[in-house]
Amino acid sequence: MNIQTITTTPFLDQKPGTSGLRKKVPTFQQPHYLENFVQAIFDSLEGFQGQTLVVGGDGRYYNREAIQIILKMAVANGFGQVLVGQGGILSTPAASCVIRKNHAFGGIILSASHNPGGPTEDFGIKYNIGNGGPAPEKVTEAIFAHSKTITQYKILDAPDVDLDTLGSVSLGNSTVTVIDAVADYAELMESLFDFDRIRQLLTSGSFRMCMDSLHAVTGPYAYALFEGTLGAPVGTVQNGIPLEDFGGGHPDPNLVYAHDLVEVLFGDNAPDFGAASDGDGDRNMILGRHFFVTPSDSLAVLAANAKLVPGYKDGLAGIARSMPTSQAADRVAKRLGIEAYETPTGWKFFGNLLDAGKATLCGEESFGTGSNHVREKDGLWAVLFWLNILAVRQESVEQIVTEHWQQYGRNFYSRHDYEGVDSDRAATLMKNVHDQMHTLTGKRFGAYEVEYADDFSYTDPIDGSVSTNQGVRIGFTDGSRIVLRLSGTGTQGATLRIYLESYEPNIAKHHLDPQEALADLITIADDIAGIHTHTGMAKPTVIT
Ligand code: VG1
Ligand code: CO
Repeated sequence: MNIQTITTTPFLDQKPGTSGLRKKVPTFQQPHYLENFVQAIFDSLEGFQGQTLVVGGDGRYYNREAIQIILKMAVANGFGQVLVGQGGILSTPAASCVIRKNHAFGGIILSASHNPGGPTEDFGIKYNIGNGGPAPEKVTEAIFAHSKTITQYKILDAPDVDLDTLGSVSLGNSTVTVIDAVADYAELMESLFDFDRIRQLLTSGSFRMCMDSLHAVTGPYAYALFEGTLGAPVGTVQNGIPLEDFGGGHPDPNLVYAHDLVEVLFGDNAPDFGAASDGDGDRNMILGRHFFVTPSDSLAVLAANAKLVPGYKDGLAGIARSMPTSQAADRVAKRLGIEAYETPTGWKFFGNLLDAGKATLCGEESFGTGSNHVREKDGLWAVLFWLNILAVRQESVEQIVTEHWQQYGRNFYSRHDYEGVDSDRAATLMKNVHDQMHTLTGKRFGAYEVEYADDFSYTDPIDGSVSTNQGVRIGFTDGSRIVLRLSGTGTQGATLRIYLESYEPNIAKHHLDPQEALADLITIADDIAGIHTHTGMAKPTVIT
């Protein structure tokens, strides 16, 4: 085996963010850049000699090249076997599923998720541990520390592996096995949902759905599941061929970037159900005919209806949501008599709760929902969950959600993103908010009185690890909230996120537009944070 030890010098910007290391493709293409980070991952791990590593990505530009490098480095570092998705493809939830099913030591997922792809766009890499979930902070911190002191990396000198042909080949002293990217995941989905009932719904002729994969990774999974196993008509899946640049689009399933689907679902003769997923398949957007389901409401509705779904019929252990996610799910937890957990942003914080059996469903306002079936959020899982509920209840999406509001009250919710803000200006804005934080309690803004203002800190109930500075929360006496934080996934400048939430028990007001219902809070957020002054922007880049 021809292992080369290459001398290198550190790059000082390899700090993993909310979900791995994300940079522009040309940054990753610099000599040694990717290699340094991969070696820093391996240097942070212990006991993987002879073990299995799972590798796959969302198919974006540079995916295949990166995989070849990772395969040769994994072998040179002593992994016994590497499982790689055919064509280098594995959606993030499928990678999680494959890691768990094969008792792998861990996995490397190549994705920048919903960020655009292409030669000058984004690329990303993250490490998942043996439970199938994103590495916890102590691991990502160790990776960053190693990346700052690295002096060499190991790589096998060997020809590239054929990623398109299924089966095992030898690489150095190890084996690389190209696996079907879809099969294990599809089997897991079939074990959770009532496929017979969903098939009846999709083939009844009276129900139409539209799934937009946005030319990203879920295409092959969606074809196999919806048009294959579940018998939906050909054409149900749109933009289902993964492209390296996602067709020039922005594979982010929200009302702005999934506009083609939105036009269909809000147009004449609209289908009954629409869904989209993101670059790496872990996000989802759910639409009914002329109706948008906010991700926070989606989590609450799934939780309230979980007993209708075979995989969850015995009930839920608990529900976890990220701090900025609306409190709608907490109301369901309360009624079910189960625990509600509030974690920092990022799926890695759900891992311990899921492993310990404390939470069954988890969700984030950023179009992420999932459960204990894997350790990542899972876009198609959420779509199937909705289809299962629709098949059982035989009501429309709109009916199901409005009935939910009638029972629980409505949590009006919106997130305002200011993208591409100068980093210094964004830091000044956050500092300014911090400086005022201690003076806000008791202050009145129109009808609203501040009950508390703090910077969210989380102590993991399982391992006691503490995560600080997770976003400023301003809570009002009526339960409304404003949350401010800076994104940890962007690759250019800073993205400021403002999360707004109010609670409305009055059914007569449930039909209001969220921007209207939240208008006062939007003004208060600007009063406190000086958003327009600091960013120099008159309005948000994206409203979800
Ligand atoms: C964003 C979302 C967060 C999500 C993360 C990764 O992070 O807000 O909820 O977990 O993306 O999702 P941030 O730090 O930019 O707010 V994905 O689908 O990009 O892996
Ligand atoms: Co994603």
